[in-house]
Amino acid sequence: MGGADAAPLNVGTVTTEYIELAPTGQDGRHVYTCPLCEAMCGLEIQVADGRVAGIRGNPDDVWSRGHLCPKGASLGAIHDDPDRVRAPMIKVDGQWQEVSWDAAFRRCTELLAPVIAEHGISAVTCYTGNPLAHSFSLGRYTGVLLGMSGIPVSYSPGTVDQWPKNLSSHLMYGNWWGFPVPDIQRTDLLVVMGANPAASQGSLLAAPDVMGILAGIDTVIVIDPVRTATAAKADEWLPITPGTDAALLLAVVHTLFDEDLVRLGRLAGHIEGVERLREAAADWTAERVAPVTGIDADRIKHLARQLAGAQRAVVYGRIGLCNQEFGSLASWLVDVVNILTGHFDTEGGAMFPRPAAWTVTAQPQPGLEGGLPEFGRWQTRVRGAKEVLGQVPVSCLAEEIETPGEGQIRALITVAGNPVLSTPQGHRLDELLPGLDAMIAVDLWLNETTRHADVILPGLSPLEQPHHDDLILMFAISSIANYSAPVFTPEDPDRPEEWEILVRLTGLCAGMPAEDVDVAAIDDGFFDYLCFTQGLDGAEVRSHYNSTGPAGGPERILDLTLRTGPFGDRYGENPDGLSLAKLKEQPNGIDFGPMVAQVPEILNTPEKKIRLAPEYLLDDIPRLARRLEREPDELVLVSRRHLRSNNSWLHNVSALMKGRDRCTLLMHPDDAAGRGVVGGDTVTVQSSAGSIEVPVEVTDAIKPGVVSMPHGWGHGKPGTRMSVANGSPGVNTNILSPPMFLDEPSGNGALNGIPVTVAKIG
Ligand SMILES: Nc1nc2c(c(=O)[nH]1)N[C@H]1C(S)=C(S)[C@@H](COP(=O)(O)OP(=O)(O)OC[C@H]3O[C@@H](n4cnc5c(=O)[nH]c(N)nc54)[C@H](O)[C@@H]3O)O[C@H]1N2
Ligand SMILES: Nc1nc2c(c(=O)[nH]1)N[C@H]1C(S)=C(S)[C@@H](COP(=O)(O)OP(=O)(O)OC[C@H]3O[C@@H](n4cnc5c(=O)[nH]c(N)nc54)[C@H](O)[C@@H]3O)O[C@H]1N2
Ligand code: SF4
Ligand SMILES: [Mo]
Repeated sequence: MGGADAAPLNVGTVTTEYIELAPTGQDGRHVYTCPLCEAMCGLEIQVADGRVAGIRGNPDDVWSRGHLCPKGASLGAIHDDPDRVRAPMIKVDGQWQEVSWDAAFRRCTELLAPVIAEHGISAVTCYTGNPLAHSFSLGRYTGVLLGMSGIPVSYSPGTVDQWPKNLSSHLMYGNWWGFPVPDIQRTDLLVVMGANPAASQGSLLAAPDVMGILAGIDTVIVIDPVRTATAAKADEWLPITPGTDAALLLAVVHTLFDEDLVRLGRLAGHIEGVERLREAAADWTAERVAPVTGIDADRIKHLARQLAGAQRAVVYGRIGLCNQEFGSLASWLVDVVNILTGHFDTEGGAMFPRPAAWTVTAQPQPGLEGGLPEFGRWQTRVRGAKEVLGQVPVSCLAEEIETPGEGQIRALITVAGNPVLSTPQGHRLDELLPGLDAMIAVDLWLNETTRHADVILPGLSPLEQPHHDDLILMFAISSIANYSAPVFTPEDPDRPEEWEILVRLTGLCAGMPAEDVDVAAIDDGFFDYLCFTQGLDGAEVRSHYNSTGPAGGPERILDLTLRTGPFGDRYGENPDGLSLAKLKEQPNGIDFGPMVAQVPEILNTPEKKIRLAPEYLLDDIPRLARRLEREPDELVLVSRRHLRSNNSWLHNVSALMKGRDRCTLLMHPDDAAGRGVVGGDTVTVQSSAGSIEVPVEVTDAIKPGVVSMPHGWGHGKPGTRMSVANGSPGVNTNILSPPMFLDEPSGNGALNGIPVTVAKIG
């Protein structure tokens, strides 16, 4: 059988020592990969008397070698959380009732079928949230829901996250989920822009103990409006005006051309658009952008020279560069600078990872054949937002629910998402969700969003399900594979796993009663489609599992994606290769080594070249030029993360909530003094979208003119079951996020650089 591109086979590095592990559901030592963030730490979990007695980093894990953070250590508390929803619930006359699974699915049918019968499937939408990127079950089967339900428009936090990067990768490489990742374990100079791995532990950059790796790099420069914990440990902090990174990077590009520092190296024959780029950057001198960025012209030019002069160097940009007004330009230019300086697809530069298992997103999006990409194939009904890579801004959801007429949204399915807190206009959703005809939530907590549902269908606790990371392996600095068996067996052995819930909801949308859906038939159909994308005959591949199992579900897909992946056994063609069965024999994981050069094989542009200067992005440069002329704002707001939070949903773990209030506004002493504010004062923060009241933390670790807030707060709403979180609710910063403040090419929300005013209360 064929399969993915052949790469040199490698048995991988495995630990050979004897490990005594307890079987699922029994007391003793378990190993399990933490599903909470991209660091994918291997944990060692001691179970005694059927409960988690202790969690520490697993020193034998081939990837993380014992690293962990306080969140991973809290998985036992998450499992034991009395507030966690353990049985399906339906709302009857405003009161929640626990019911059987059959009754819950019947209720879904009762609610959703009439909406579809009367208004069609376009009256139904879904919002699929962040945890599914890590979930074995959800990640793969959200593809079923989105692809097979017939729901025409769906929403996700993708458009308040990495959509600009999806866009630049689509336009440059024809590979919308193929992100170049900084090879931090082999570089000498790292420039971090708009990321704070000390808190996030790495994003679109999966690395074990990322701060440990950074500590070993000769020179780290952090470009951020905030002197974050990452910046504090770096060699240099360059405070930048939010939203001006694209201007800075264009000036770096200008300098590289101007000073004849461009070195394409091995890639020269694989790149087109160099001259077009030179023209585009011609009038973007460092002197021109210095005033608006707040970084000296000499420093900008020196940065270009440092990058060009270093043997191994890389620029890394993340959410601060995406969730901003010029997210697409900034995301694109990060790659451009790496390419022009010869630090691309080479050790220590930006490289494409090589995941051991391919993902549902691995299929390229069509639409690069002609000159301009095919975006705007449809527009939203209310504001006329154009579709980009199949999505529209998540901030459109509220108006699509609110505005009557043909195509109005009347039913919502949320899967692992909390848009009431996480998205711009979330507080409008909070007001509008009760008016829906039907709302179904696949979630583990009764929180700010799910309290509005009619039915809650809970998944298993993380420790009750097997784990294999999904999307995250596509961002990993080494090709690792690991599979974790569940630590516990679910209390109710008949509980469906989340993938099965999603298959039933898919069937329901497609016209079948949820309770009667032939789960295996839909699962087989999806499996056959995945086989088809690899040029394989699904029925033939499926027959292979008849005797060996797994008979279906995510494990069968995982086996397929491992076996047809770069290290796979291709169903016997390569007998020494990888399969799920072999992976299960290695509970500490298998390491297939660091990233390798993959250009041009990895490119999917029609001409198999890197498009360095896509016209669609060049067309946005005049908007950036207008930004240079704009009057400076009095104050602008940016977002931040904290090591012990995870977006909105880990605030119910008391061990993670210890210490002082984290939901504060960071403000520079000069800005505070000018407003008569001192630390601890409560202030009103006002934007064009709304206002909030929040305590101030005065600190010189922020650029004057910038204030910073964390997101994911604003708990304490009636009808939620989040007893710990509700005790320290904080406020929802997304009340301040204007729904129309966007990165125009991608439609991604600009959650950073929001103009605000701050006034002391009283
Ligand atoms: N502990 C923890 N870990 C997490 C999460 C969490 O909530 N908590 N969330 C996870 C998720 S969903 C994601 S997407 C990742 C994100 O991971 P990161 O990208 O590392 O996110 P942040 O830690 O928010 O860091 C973003 C930085 O961008 C800066 N910034 C804001 N605006 C600008 C700008 O215009 N220019 C520049 N140069 N910088 C700017 C901010 O000041 C901030 O320091 O983290 C993931 N990991
Ligand atoms: N102002 C501002 N807003 C932001 C950001 C920012 O930087 N600034 N960052 C944005 C980013 S990058 C992201 S990714 C989004 C996150 O946006 P969301 O994905 O909407 O928010 P989360 O808080 O991650 O919500 C996760 C939900 O999943 C549930 N959950 C947890 N584990 C599981 C599970 O195993 N199964 C199921 N079914 N449910 C589970 C939780 O109870 C919660 O309801 O927030 C965005 N919002
Ligand atoms: S850094 Fe923390 S949250 Fe992230 S994978 Fe490791 S233990 Fe889990
Ligand atoms: Mo995210």
